[in-house]
Amino acid sequence: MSKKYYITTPIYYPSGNWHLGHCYTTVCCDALARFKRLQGYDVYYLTGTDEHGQKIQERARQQNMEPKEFVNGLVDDIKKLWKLLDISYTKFIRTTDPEHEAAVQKIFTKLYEKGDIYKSTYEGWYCTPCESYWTQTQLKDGNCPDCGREVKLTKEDSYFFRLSKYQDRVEELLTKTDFLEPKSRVNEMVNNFIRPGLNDLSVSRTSFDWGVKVPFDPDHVIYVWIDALSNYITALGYTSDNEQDFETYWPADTHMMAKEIIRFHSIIWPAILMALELPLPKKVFAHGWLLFGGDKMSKSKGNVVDPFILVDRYGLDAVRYYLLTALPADGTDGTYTNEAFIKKINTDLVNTLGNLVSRTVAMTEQYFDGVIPSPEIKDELDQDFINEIKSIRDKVTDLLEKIQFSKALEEIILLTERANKYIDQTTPWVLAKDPDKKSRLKTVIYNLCESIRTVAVLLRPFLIQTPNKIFEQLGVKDDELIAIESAGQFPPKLAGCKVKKGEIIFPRLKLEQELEELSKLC
Ligand code: ME8
Repeated sequence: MSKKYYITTPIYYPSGNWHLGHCYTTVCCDALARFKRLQGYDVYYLTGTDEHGQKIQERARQQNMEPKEFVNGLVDDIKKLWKLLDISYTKFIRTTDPEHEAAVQKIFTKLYEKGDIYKSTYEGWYCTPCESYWTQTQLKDGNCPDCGREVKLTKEDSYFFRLSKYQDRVEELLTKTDFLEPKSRVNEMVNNFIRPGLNDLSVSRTSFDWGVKVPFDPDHVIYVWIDALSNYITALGYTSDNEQDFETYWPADTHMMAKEIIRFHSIIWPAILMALELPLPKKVFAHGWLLFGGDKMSKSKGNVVDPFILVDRYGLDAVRYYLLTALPADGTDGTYTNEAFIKKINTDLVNTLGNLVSRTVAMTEQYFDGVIPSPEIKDELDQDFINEIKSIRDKVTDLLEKIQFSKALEEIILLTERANKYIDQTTPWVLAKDPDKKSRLKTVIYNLCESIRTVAVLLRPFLIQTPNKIFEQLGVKDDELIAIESAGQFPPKLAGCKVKKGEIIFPRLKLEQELEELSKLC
């Protein structure tokens, strides 16, 4: 049996247009899923949509549509987007899937029968967009502490989840284990939510009906977050006739999301699982926000950058590359601008990577009729370069294990910069003029080809088309030469491969012209 790896994105609200923020998490998870598959893991990658709730019901009404009809269109769009970005998910769950709805009802009933859900009355400050109740003290300047919007004093009958019962266990989970990362988020959760005391959570609503009904009290619909969080287990068949996937893949290895929903994933979700007596996920990893003009990119603020336009114009790998390097690894925010996007593509992919590949392939053609030579004599400079190529695989895999995409890609680009410098230092065109230097020239060209092969192998989890384009130009066909373990291993089989000049991997972008075009399109 191979080792398993279960990774999830949040399930997204289909309430407007999909934007680069959703792409960020989904592409990151995709890179991790691909990386784990390349390492031989049996990977289950889950994504999907969170389709119930008042907000979506209202949006649908505004458009004179039934909620299901409204969300269907948006689900089609997001699936197109994931296809365009080549997202390798195993399953796409919708909270309107009948299997999910049935499982959520069973979960709710189970918790009720156990006494962890009970009925009472709720009076508090209600935030409609967040579908959350707050106490007076939790409000920030009189508004919702999560989204900053207006709240209304509301009273209703409600079912409650005994969150308070799990306070100590949740605190221990957050403070004594590596459950929540980056670590900087732990204090925030503990100080803002746990230490002040966890209140029991209102988990049903009677004010709208677009949701999963409480099976034994159908005037109530189940709170959207109980419905949504459960997706991570219902997708695997939890409580269904076939729990095989659940047995195989649960607990999740990584739940990935942005910082605004950490509370739900690191406090409420573990408490629900504790109540269900199920194992807890191994990690909740929260990244920062992709900002646009200083604000979180968001559908409601209308400041979205259309990923369809970017992929159409610059290609799938340029957009994936940008996203995977867009946010710092410490969980803080990053800002998208069209200018930063174009510049990053030009600097890293065109000038550094693309240039290295075309120079090396051209020299191999010119000096060795396109056949990669076997290395012969080497000097100290060559040895230094060889050492760097050899050490990169461990650096990149280690960073990926720590979910540090931007740093992992930074290492890869550093190696390509280093290789370009190696060309300038060894001046192959000078070596080529002297027949006595032929032996050294072979070493130099071989090392360059190996550095490119290693880079292409390590790019496989991140980019889709580029590694193959590089393998093609290097004449690498053998599976052994593209395996992740082979990165930096200097396999003897690389000598003898016949390089072939192909089209430019990333064409240079003219900054001014692109900015003008994008301002018309976005
Ligand atoms: O919160 N920067 O759905 P949602 C980075 N349905 N990531 C961003 C982003 C940005 N500007 N904008 C969105 C929900 N995201 C719930 C989740 S899970 C059981 C239920 C990504 O559509 C990021 O992953 O508002 C964020 O956490 C998620 O989309 C929020 O998606």
